[in-house]
Amino acid sequence: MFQSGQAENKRILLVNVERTATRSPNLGLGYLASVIRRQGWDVRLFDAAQKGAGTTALLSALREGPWDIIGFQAYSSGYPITRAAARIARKLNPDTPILLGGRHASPLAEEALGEEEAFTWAVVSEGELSLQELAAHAGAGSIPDEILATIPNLVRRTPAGFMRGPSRNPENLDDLPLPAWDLIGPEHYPDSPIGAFVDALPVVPIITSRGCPCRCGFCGAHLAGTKIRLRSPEAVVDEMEYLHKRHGVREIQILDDNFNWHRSHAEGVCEQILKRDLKIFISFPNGLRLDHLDADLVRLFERTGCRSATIGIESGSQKTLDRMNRRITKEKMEHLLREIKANSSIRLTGNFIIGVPGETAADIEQTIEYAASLPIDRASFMVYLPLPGTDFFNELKAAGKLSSMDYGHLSPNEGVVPFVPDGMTPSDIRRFLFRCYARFYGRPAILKGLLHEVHSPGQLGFLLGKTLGRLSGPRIGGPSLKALQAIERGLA
Ligand code: B12
Repeated sequence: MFQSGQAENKRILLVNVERTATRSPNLGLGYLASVIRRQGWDVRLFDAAQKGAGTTALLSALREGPWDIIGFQAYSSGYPITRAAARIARKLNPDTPILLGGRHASPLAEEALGEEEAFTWAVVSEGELSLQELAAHAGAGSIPDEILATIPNLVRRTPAGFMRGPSRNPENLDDLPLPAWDLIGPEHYPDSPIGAFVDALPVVPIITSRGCPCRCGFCGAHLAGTKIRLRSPEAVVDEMEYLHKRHGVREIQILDDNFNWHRSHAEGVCEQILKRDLKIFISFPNGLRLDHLDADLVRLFERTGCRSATIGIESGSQKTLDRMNRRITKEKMEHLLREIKANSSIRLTGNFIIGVPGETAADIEQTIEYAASLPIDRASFMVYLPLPGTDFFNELKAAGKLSSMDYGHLSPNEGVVPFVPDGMTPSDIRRFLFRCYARFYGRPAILKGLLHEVHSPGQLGFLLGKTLGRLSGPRIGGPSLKALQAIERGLA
């Protein structure tokens, strides 16, 4: 059914259409771009987080066909706008296979294919092997179902219902090419990296491992596999060195789901950086695992150029921690944090979640007081989001508590509380969130510490811009859902 172009000019358009308050290089699309380029394809990227990537740019990219494949990436929060963009893509490119991939498709591929005809196929988990195989078969007319059935992680419609290809992710991550940094380098993005504080700009994210063996109730990291696959420290630091030399990068944000689960991996990366005398900062805005951290490892991070680290603490209620399957006590966390603080000057940010299923007002009160009692310098409090694929989501769904779910609300920027525990209201949760911040930051020592982190007027400007950006949320850059819906109606 789907005709593709000639072998020498096969073309793919990769699209992320969701605007986020933080605008940072898109590693997922970067990896997919480099893998498919290796097959000789031309790649065009539209990432709504990039400078100038608005509605007009999206439309012109979609009109620049014929495309041999169009691939959409979506987080759950971006799923509604991605559907709208896919419908436009379908109208402008009636014969092109359109793929849905990314973190929303991983748990909900069949649901998406069932409700949105614009998507030809969906890809669950990681997409490199799927695209590699699709690229090898695209181009000679429609791909027969016997071939589609062999494509890793591909979900397709068949007369017998939805079928999935074999589950397979890249085993040896060093075999993957580096992400296409020419398409996703820092020069394409405004200065709006992940986390409130960075030590130096430009800053970019990298991933040194994939998968996570833990199964915290609120998190879907296990969807990338429960066995951690590691890149070699040499390959990781080769990438850092390349980014430093070629793109002038001065800080690297390591975004692994569980960077320090294997201590030898974390040590190996640091030792390589030290051995090469690479003058960069490293940071961990996605959170380190506290039960695998100690003063020695933190001191090594510090010697390697780490000035701050984020720790997943999550709650001050032991009941909630147990329900989340965190496998650690409050006392143990406090002890570890004190030991780290006493032995290093790394600034610590604690991540907390409130409004988790089963929580009462008393549990959230405990989180507020616990956060303020810990030796941490900053705290980030998030309202619990029922993310598809997580154990909590599955429990809530089975209990009939998520019947009218709008996936677009699964973002902190929407100002919506998508789930409230029994006995509470969205206003209660908002009030608690305000109190979390007021209690934590309303202390002179914490405020003084924050001021110390501002080294220059430039940094102050950056921080103010970032805060304003956060407050204005998804209104910066990128297409809007309303604009896309209006365009779709116009094309009808
Ligand atoms: C960086 C990051 C961000 C950045 C986004 C930068 C970007 N555009 O890439 C920012 C800070 C904006 C962000 C924000 C949020 N994030 Co975030 N984020 C991450 C993080 C830490 C790393 C992403 C990454 O680079 N991964 C590495 C790459 C290689 O993987 P990938 O992007 O998933 O891509 C692979 C596959 O998904 C697939 N794929 C992806 N796209 C496509 C497209 C096609 C066509 C195909 C075939 C395949 C495919 O193939 C890729 C290569 O293997 C992940 C956790 C993680 N380790 O992945 C969470 C994660 C993606 N975020 C998550 C969440 C929940 C959020 C927030 C809601 C957090 C919050 N509470 O504030 C917001 C939502 C966005 C918003 N509306 O503001 C969840 C998503 C769950 C879900 N169902 O949507 C994750 C998985 C964290 C978690 N463990 O739960 N995030």
